[in-house]
Amino acid sequence: MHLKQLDFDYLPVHLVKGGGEQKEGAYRNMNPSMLVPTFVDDDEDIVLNQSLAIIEYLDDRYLDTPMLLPTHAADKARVRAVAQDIACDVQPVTNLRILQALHSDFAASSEQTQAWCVKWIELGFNALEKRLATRSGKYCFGYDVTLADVCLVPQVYNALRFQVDMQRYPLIQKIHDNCNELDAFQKAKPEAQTDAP
Ligand SMILES: N[C@@H](CCC(=O)N[C@@H](CS)C(=O)NCC(=O)O)C(=O)O
Repeated sequence: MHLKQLDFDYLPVHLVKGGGEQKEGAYRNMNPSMLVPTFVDDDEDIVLNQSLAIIEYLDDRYLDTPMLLPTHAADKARVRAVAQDIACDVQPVTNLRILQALHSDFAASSEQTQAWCVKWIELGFNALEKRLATRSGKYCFGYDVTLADVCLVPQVYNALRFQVDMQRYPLIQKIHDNCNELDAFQKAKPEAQTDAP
């Protein structure tokens, strides 16, 4: 939203307190998947889940704002592929509810769940580091921020949480650092949110 320079209201949903507000009545009615985010555009009477769908909607709807997907078909597909490498193949298996299920259903210890996260993040990052070698510049694709960068930054945040050795991924680390020089990424950091503990 910050990259798109759009005004918005942020309504926090606490993922842990009381078992997780995402699983409670009002939020759950709006998003039965019980995951954040949920995006509401009152002007268009639209309630959307899935980050990638939301971001593509913003690009399609607000054409006079900075675009996060290129227009050229091949470039657009390449950006989507990297975004999906992260958002479809890495983030879901390290999500909170997966870690909670490993613990509650399979008696995994916190060391085991951490090892699980490191395993899948490293598998994803090993491939991503190679992929980025061909077309990256300051950002994942050249010198414009794209949807790929928007996915990469929170995944690195998560990798650091689980103590992945980022020295193994110099390109990912460099792009992450370049993104974080931008005001929009600073404003989007978890610790910058109004409800950060
Ligand atoms: N594919 C969804 C994933 C959403 C998702 O996993 N959200 C996490 C936070 S990053 C969540 O709500 N976790 C709560 C839980 O696991 O209970 C998207 O891209 O929007």
